[in-house]
Amino acid sequence: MTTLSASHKPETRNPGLAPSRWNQASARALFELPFADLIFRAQNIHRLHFDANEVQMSTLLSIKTGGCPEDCGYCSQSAHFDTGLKASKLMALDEVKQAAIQAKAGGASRFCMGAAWREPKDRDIDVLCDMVREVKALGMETCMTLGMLSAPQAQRLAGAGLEYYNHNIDTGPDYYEQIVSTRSLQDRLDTLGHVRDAGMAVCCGGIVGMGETREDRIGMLVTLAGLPTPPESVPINALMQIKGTPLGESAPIEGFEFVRTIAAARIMMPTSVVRLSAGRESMSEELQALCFLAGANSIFIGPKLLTTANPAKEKDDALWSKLGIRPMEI
Ligand code: SAM
Ligand code: DTB
Ligand code: SF4
Repeated sequence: MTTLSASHKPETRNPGLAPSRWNQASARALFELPFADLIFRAQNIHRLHFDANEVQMSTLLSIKTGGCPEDCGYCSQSAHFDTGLKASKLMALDEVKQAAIQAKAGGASRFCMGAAWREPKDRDIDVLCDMVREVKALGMETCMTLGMLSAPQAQRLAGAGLEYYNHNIDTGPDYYEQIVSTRSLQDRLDTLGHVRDAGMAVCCGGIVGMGETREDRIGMLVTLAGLPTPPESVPINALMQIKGTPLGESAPIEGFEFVRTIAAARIMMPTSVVRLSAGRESMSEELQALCFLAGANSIFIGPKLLTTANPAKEKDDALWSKLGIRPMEI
């Protein structure tokens, strides 16, 4: 059984929630509802807590690409697999600032900086803090995803004003070891505890379409909803199949099952923002609309995720206009 460290103090941005009542059986019952009943429940809960036509929009930047020592079986950036990706060093501060200016002009309210590290080195933290300060000075929210963090590293980043930290559990506990061997689920939960203790908001979710069963998807959501404080932001990624990785030939997840996963996340974590994350590039407009109906209210915008493609601005803007979707203000 994986647990958060005893020192973990729930933080207050998603406060006052009773211990999760969700377990494998109660969450499975959601997945087994007739589709219309599931969506109706998700919509009702969504509208209690959010404006149903508002979507939070973030843009990603890979500030350090490739050459990662971890062996996450889905990832283009792992040094364990030959994916043809060119590795690069940590980006310079000004390059990051220019990318953030562009992201803001493109309509993003949050800028998420990702690094292909097992964990940052202590000597990198000062420049990472400078990046946070530069992006905040533009009036954007900041998010980073840098791998595992020690408690002092989390505190230094929070001290610079970092608002969100993304660190995913990726899949359910029973399937986890099929996907990653170089760090454990408990390692990830420890990092999430350090992020909370430092007062940052948690962005934590996972990936579907990695050959997992529905039970594994349920296990992932039960784990997320059962954290002492559920994540403020829950990214649900559809696997981007990367040639050269062990999961490069995985069959895509069936559309309705993806929508059911989003709806269950919405119902199980009612006050969290649920992000329709990787995978929009290959989804139809209608499938994306079903995801928004199921309670997704956050996305990545901009032509690129970290190393893979995301829909072009013109295509996205046309969809927002057809659906009457507005960006969520910060
Ligand atoms: N290295 C850091 C880490 O693993 O925490 C940060 C970057 S990592 C790329 C961020 C997250 O992106 C992963 O935890 C995973 O959930 C998601 N991700 C990575 N590759 C993906 C892929 N091919 N398809 C879908 N999601 C992916
Ligand atoms: C998350 O859950 N999804 C984003 C963000 N957090 C860092 C990353 C998606 C990466 C998709 C594959 C790629 O572009 O390399
Ligand atoms: Fe490294 Fe993160 Fe990719 Fe895993 S997901 S291989 S930790 S960059």
